[in-house]
Amino acid sequence: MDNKILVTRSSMPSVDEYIEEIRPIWDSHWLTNMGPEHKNLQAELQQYMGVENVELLTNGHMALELSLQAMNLQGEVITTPFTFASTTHAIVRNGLEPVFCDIDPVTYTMDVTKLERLITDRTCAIVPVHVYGNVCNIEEIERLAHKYELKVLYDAAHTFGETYKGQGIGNFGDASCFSFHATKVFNTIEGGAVCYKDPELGRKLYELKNFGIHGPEEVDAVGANAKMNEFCAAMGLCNLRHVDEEIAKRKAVVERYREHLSGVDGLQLNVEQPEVKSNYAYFPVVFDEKLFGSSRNEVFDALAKNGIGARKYFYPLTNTFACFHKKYDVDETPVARRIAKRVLTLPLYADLPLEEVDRICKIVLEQKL
Ligand code: T4K
Repeated sequence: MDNKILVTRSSMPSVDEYIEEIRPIWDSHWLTNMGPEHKNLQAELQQYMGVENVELLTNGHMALELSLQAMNLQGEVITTPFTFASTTHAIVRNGLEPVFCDIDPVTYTMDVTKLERLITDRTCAIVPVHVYGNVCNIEEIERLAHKYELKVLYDAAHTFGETYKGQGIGNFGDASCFSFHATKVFNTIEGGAVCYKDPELGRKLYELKNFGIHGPEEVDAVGANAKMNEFCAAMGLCNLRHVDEEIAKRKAVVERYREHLSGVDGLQLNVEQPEVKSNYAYFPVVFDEKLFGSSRNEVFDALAKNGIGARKYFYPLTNTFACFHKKYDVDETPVARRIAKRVLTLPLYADLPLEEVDRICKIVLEQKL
């Protein structure tokens, strides 16, 4: 690999630590299907995340897709388009209809002032996204869900390790889905999890991730194969030992970015939410071309010329994807459209040297006219 700086870089334990963790697998020959590493990781995550129930899966997408299936829903699901493809795809792949709510211009999460008017007698659930680790307006979402008897499934892919008002973020709604992909604050190479309240939902999820098999001679659901294997679970066990340290290092990177970029005309930095213990997952910056003098795309190009791979998370909006054949009207989510055109997520990972943050900021600020 050359010395490019990319938007993120996977956290990894030392190779020796990983080898020690996987050594027993050679003795047992047990590679997957809920083995000892899987069980240990599940127990440790329950504690770390401060939740009662965790189900491990192959990735965050299957966590979303199978949670929706386990909820046995029909009709419309209210969600936001300012997210990764996975959120919307999980809804559509379940035969459900996404209804797009606009986002808040500051937190980029679901704008709850626009939520109630989207609820119809066909609405069955709300799938809000804690985007970039910014926590949604949980109280208002739950108030409306209760009023209209709707399920709430949080896409919590970005919020590993966060707390809201002192509680693990996986405790809200009916369930919350996490991604443990290589690019996340905590990774199991590929992986994901669902935190849930109702044991019956957990039982269904457990079966759905294993083809819907209920017993040796009984298959009572059309499930998938979404079991986390032992090597991924082992990676998780190693990474979990270091995750607090990794988050502290991320915080230092974010603080350095803030030192350079706070208060600059035309730049909107991510908010710090007072009741949230952040995991410093992403560093999004929204560029106002009129005030800053250069557009998001011009800054993106200037960084790229210097070997710095910032990313346009999340552009394009999911409600504009070609696969939906213009089915959704992007005019209905004008704030999301405005932010998606202007946002750039700058490189952020635990081992990003602070001098590189200085260099990145210098290039960004050189674009200010
Ligand atoms: N919901 C939300 C809101 C999500 O953001 C995501 C995933 C999901 C659901 C679904 O969860 P998973 O099923 O993925 O568990 C990446 C990730 O693949 C994806 O997990 C993530 N969101 C999304 C925001 O970012 P890409 O297409 O941008 O990945 P890629 O391959 O361009 O990688 C980005 C950078 O990460 C690279 O430039 C370098 C670094 N990297 C990448 C890989 C693959 C590493 O350092 N190591 C690696 O192994 O989607």
